[in-house]
Amino acid sequence: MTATIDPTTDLYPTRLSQPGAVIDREHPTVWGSPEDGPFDAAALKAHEERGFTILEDFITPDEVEGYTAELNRLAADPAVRDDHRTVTEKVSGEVRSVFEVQKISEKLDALSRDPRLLDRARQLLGSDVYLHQTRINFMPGFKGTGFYWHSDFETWHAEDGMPIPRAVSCSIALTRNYPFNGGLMVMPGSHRSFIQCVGETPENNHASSLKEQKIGVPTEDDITRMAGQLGVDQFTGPAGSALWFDSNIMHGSGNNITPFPRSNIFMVFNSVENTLTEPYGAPAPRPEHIANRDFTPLR
Ligand code: 6CS
Ligand code: FE
Repeated sequence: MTATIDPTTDLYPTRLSQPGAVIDREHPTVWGSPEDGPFDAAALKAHEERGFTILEDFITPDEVEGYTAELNRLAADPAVRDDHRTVTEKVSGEVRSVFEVQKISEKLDALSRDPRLLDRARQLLGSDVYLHQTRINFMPGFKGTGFYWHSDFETWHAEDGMPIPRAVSCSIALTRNYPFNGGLMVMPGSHRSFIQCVGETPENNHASSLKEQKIGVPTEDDITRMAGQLGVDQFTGPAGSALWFDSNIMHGSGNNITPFPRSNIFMVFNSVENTLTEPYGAPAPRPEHIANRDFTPLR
């Protein structure tokens, strides 16, 4: 495996005009070794096979309280509500996500460099890493809406020009994830296949896709087949749990009609050997608060 990627070669074509195919992923999920960081050999093997890892007690209850206070402070700040990096719910108008939080909150900037995150991200990706995307997500009780099935890498490749799936996401739960309050569902092992999606990317797709993704989603046949072969798992657990998941895993979430809200901190690490180029399947790159182009390694 060479570290150099020729960005002119599109190894994962998508947003096609005609029905596509399933591409076997040729790139590894885990690029590092047990001696490179906190995950032991068994944990790395499981991550390579399933495409995700759940770590309970990733942060302490005191830290959960501190970050929750920070999220509430941000959500209540009129400047944040009006900020172009804030996405609101399509129907209720409530704050749904705030992007590029490391630039808005010193506390979250520090978290992105915390060895608990950084050492794991570097180990999984086998190199220095930088932040591709960060956000805090709020899913209110009763009215929270989910996301249809998708692979993040499909979007990051097509719309952001990420060459290969050498990125990993860390989602830290600040509330308990029950099986019934809109928690993330994943198909274990789905990260090994790249599902080509049909439909050209419209201009300014991100203006709507972050509320409801309609482009870059697999067909119902694809989902039926994958779910039949692989099954569906869910990220459940107490506040303070972390989910590490591969950029190409098939995932989605349902609406939250329970009274129990859900919020999390979401950080995407990309390898410095996989920096963004021109989009592979979109008319123009997305804004940098969604797809960061400052590739300075985190220290
Ligand atoms: O657009 C993004 O970067 C993320 N959001 C959505 C709705 N899909 C792809 C990815 O998870
Ligand atoms: Fe996603």
